This record gives sequence, C-alpha cells and structure tokens, in this order.
Amino acid sequence: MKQDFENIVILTGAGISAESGLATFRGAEGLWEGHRVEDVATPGAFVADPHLVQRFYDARRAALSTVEPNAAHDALARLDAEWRGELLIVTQNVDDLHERAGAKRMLHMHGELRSALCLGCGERSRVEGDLIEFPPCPECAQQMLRPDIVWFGELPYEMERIEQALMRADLFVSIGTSGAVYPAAGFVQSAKYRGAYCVELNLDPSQGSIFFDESRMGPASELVPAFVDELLG
Ligand code: BV8
Repeated sequence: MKQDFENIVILTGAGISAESGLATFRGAEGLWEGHRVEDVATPGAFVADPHLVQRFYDARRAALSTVEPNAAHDALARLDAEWRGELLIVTQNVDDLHERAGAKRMLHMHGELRSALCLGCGERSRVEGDLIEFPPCPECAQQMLRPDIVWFGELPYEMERIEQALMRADLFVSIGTSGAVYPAAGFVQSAKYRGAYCVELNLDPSQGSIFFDESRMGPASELVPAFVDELLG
C-alpha cells in the first residue's frame, strides 16, 4: 500500500462491533435479533406497532452497558489521535463503541441508540433508560420521543459533511460492512471517482468489493490494528 496519504475517510458497519458481542444485521436467515428489518427499522413499523419498535431499541440500548470496545475500535481511536492529516470516521452503527474507545473525529450517519428524537419539537436529546414508557421530552415536555435512529426511507445525518470529506479523501477505508445499504454503500464509488485509494477490511467480500483497490479478509480485531500500524508507520 502506498504511504503518502493525507486525508482519510473510514466507513464502519456492524462487523466492527461483532467481536464486542453486538449482532450484525445480516446474521442467520436475515433475521436481526429475531425481527425482520422492515418490521422494526422503518417509520411505518413505528406507526404500526410503536411498542414493538420501542422495545427493540430499548433492548439494544440496554445491551450497550454489557459490551466493550474491541481492538478495532481502539486502533481507530489511536489513529484519530495520532493522524496529522484530515480524518473522519463515518459509522453506520448506532452503538457507542467508537466514542467509548476515544474516537473524536467521527459521526453517526444512522443515528445513535443513546439519542432520542422528539416528534413534537424535533429536538434530539440524550437517553439513558427506556423509551417504552414515552418519557417527556427534556426540551418541550411532550411525551413523543422516538429512537433517534435513521430508518429505511429516512435521510441519513450529515450527508453534506460526509460528501465534503469524500471529495478531499486520498484514502477511503471500509470496515465491517456488507455494502448492502445506500447511500453508505455508494461512498466507495464517490471516493474512487475522486482518485482515492480504497481499502476494504472485512470478514468476507462486501457487495462493493469490486470498487476497492485492496480487500483484506479477516476479523476486524486483527486487521484494523495491523492496518493502523501500517498507516502510522
Ligand atoms: C435513504 C439504522 C432517501 C437502523 C440502518 C436502491 C438503491 C439505493 C437506495 C435504495 C434502493 N432501495 C431502497 C433504497 C433505500 C435504502 C436502501 O439502501 N435499501 C437497501 C436494502 C437496498 N436506504 C435507505 O432507506 C437510507 N435512506 O435512502 O433515504 C431519502 C432521500 C431524501 C429524503 C428522504 C430519504 C437509510 C438507510 C438507513 C437504514 N438504517 N441502520 C438500526 O441500526 O436499527 S441500516 C443498517 O444496515 C446499518 O446501519 C448499515 O447501514 C446497513 C448494513 O449493515 P452493516 O453495518 O453492513 O451490517 P451487515 O450485517 O449488513 O454486514 C456486516 C458485515 O460485517 C458483513 O460484511 C460481515 O462479513 C462483516 N463482519 C462480520 N463480523 C466481522 C465482520 N467484519 C470484520 N470483522 C468481523 N468480526
């Protein structure tokens, strides 16, 4: 791998948190924590059965206190701290493992379990416990808090900031994602189009593997620390 990179964009997906014990989306038979994605991760699902959806996200939020960042999260946090050029970690994950590992230059394009969105006033607020009881919004006191998660059919967060970073990147790294969901799955094509060197670190080839200059297969906890060592040379 050439070494004179300046500006890095890193896209992460559920695979980077798998070794911490959090389920990925495309596990056995396409069921996700026992649910079909369309039954729990769409605005229609929330309208149809708000309690099912709240319970689904309450359970995943509660699970955060039972897991820890793994060596891959730690390696990216080290890279974030030591990399003198531009760096942006764009995670599709809604867990808090990147920030708990110490990552700073990062964003959650699909929202966060630890955040709630008020359907009354539109404010986002930190949430520790459950939303199933519809607690009052800290901003407007209305009891209309939903998970602050970008569901299918909803616009991901900070797309402008992501596009800007992709325009300036000379290295794009995709870690632990199947490349199944857009717009995230299209970032490699944007990066490639602008001449970035594109590397994929994954347990098995993603749907966009053909767009990458390099695909390294294996568990993130092994591949990512080694890759960061290479970059920090
Ligand atoms: C939008 C939050 C428009 C939920 C998520 C056709 C073309 C283009 C788009 C579409 C289309 N048809 C429909 C669409 C739109 C849709 C889409 O892409 N659908 C897909 C199914 C085709 N996209 C959307 O709806 C997006 N919004 O398009 O908005 C718009 C425009 C204007 C105005 C309004 C709207 C929003 C999508 C966001 C949905 N929310 N997450 C939650 O978490 O509860 S998506 C969710 O699945 C993830 O966030 C991620 O983005 C996606 C894929 O999951 P992965 O993270 O990749 O995980 P997965 O299990 O799939 O793969 C794990 C990988 O890790 C595997 O490759 C595995 O090999 C690897 N792995 C496993 N273990 C390890 C490992 N790797 C390393 N080490 C290990 N140990």
